[in-house]
Amino acid sequence: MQILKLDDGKTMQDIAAALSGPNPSQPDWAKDAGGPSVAAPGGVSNATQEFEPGNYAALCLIPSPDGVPHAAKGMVKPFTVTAAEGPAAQAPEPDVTISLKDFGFDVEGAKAGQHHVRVVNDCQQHHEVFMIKLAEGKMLDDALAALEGSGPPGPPPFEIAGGLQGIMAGDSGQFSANWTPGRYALPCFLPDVNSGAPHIALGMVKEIAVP
Ligand SMILES: [Cu+2]
Repeated sequence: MQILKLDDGKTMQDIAAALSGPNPSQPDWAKDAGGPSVAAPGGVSNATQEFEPGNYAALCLIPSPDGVPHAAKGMVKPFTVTAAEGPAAQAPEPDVTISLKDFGFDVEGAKAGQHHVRVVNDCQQHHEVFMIKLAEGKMLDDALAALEGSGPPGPPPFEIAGGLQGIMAGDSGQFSANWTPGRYALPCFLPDVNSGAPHIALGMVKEIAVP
């Protein structure tokens, strides 16, 4: 569930028009504003963020088996954020920090257990973090092949372990997750602002051990 914030003056109709059709593209007046990362079938995902008032849209960019992104099949929901009437709720105190880099990740404090994870983008362009736990005996390449749809049949070689959808440079957000010991991978699939290449192709993937 990628959330986009629309620039002032842009409407629900504008974003609906931009994202309809077989090849929807994200206009530059719709900025990455986070959202909970991918949820597995039957699973859940969460994010905690601060939003400014304005117009937003939530959409799913995962491709269907026919290659068409879910957003183009109607999985787009515009919504409006209005100013709070009282004090804003405090975010839970984070005990793990993931810093997004051009192009990589710094992870501090990851160990088994329940965590509030703060995700900080203090670099030059948008990034996401999508955490997966590699199945026993499986390698990063096995997981990436499965994500691309080119892996062998059978159960997926990973479990989804939380994350935060794309955020712009200078922004931050949080998610909570319950990790068990093992090997985890953190890829970013967002397109480079210059070349359009996915960040993972520019080296933005990290494997970590969670003790
Ligand atoms: Cu990135």
